[in-house]
Amino acid sequence: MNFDYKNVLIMGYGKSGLAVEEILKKNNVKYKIYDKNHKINGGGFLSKLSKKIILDFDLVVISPGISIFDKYVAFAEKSGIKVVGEMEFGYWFTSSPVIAITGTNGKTTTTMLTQNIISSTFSSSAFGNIGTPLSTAYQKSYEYLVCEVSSFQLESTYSFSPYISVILNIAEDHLDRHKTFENYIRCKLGLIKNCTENSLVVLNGDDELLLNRVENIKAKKYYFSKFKKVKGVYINGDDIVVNISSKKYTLLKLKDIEQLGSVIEDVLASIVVAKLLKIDDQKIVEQIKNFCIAPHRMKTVLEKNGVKYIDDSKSTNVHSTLNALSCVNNNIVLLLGGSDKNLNFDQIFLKYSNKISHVIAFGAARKKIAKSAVSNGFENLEVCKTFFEAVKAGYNLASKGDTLLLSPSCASFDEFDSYAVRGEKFESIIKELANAKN
Ligand code: UMA
Repeated sequence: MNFDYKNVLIMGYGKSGLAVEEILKKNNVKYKIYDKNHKINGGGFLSKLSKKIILDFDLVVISPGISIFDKYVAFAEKSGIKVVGEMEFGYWFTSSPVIAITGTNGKTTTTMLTQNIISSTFSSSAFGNIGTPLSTAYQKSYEYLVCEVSSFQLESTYSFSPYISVILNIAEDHLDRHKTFENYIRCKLGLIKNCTENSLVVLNGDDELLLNRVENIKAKKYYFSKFKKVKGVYINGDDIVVNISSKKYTLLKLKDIEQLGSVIEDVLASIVVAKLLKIDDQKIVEQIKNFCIAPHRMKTVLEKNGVKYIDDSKSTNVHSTLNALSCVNNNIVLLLGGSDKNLNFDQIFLKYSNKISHVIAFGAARKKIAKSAVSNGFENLEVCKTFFEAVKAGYNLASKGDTLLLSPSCASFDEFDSYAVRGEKFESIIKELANAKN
């Protein structure tokens, strides 16, 4: 890689900024760091940014948490300074083929499972939104890089061109950041904007919005589907059928992987990738059967007195909650709330009012959720200010035969550092309440 830049500004000094710094250090490139939470000048840090200071740099590398709408980022771009995201920057320094996975939901699960399957046969590692910036792959050699890619990352990638791109689904998310759904869709489709006739693209054959938007791409397209007999991998009755080359066959049975029911589309997508890489069926099946779903994704944390308590804190958008609701039988007491991403909650009430016995709306988004419930004629509603009050209310409401489901459709940042902390809190509150009643 020919690196022509002489003075680099790293914006954001979390995992991504640190990884960018490592590469620059190793290549003796001059750089400075700016982070809005770091106010001390010196040691390479800028205590503040100004338009004048930005003009000193010929490259700005931004962390995924920083929007392209940020006033300094926008100014740098307007001034002709090259601005790229950490993922684009990291990609400049990689030579291994990338298997990139995006989608509104299921990215982490698909990345984990795909990585497990690929590493049964090839040297590979998982990078990106899953928690390890792509820049940390620098100077490491792998046969494949598996990369979870978020819309935040895609907002600032330009030459990124994966060997295999997977788009799992597209539904409303992060509208607080991207401003419009159309902007968000464009970011997601950015994954395949550089694809050529030799690129392989794996798509959700059941996602009409996605299919309509990819009709004219050059790549070789493969699909996964729960309902249609597609070229790729699909479900037929109880069979998971592989239909990629001339031979069509059943790889495994749904009943053998019942524990993966809530993530079955992610499993299908991973199988398509694995078969495109010609990995042995036996190895694929073994990895799928041994796979454990990521924490805070439809995890039963307690079953007591006929009530099931499920932590699905990872559902931070409506699309993901709809999937959760489709996987649980009737009598659901649903905990919905947190910080709003400018999403519309109506679909929850329109599609699942018959399954949901009560909704408890909480946190910053509680009023918006309540409004959506009322306008859709849903009456069994309780509104709580805090998460703790909501879990307690849910616990008291749920009785024999019910499921108390935390699938909040919102980010956690109004009360917690992450969805993981929220999920842990849910489990501990439930267990405390259950013990107190003993
Ligand atoms: N900062 C600024 N200005 C801003 C915003 C942030 O200076 O306007 C600074 C913060 O003070 C902080 C640093 O930037 O010090 C943090 O940068 P970051 O938020 O990009 O965090 P990283 O640690 O670099 O983590 C990022 C991803 N974070 C986000 O997308 C918000 C991680 O995804 C990812 O795992 C990591 O890179 C490695 O690739 C997390 C995430 O929440 C898990 N992703 C979103 C999601 O999954 O919904 C998209």
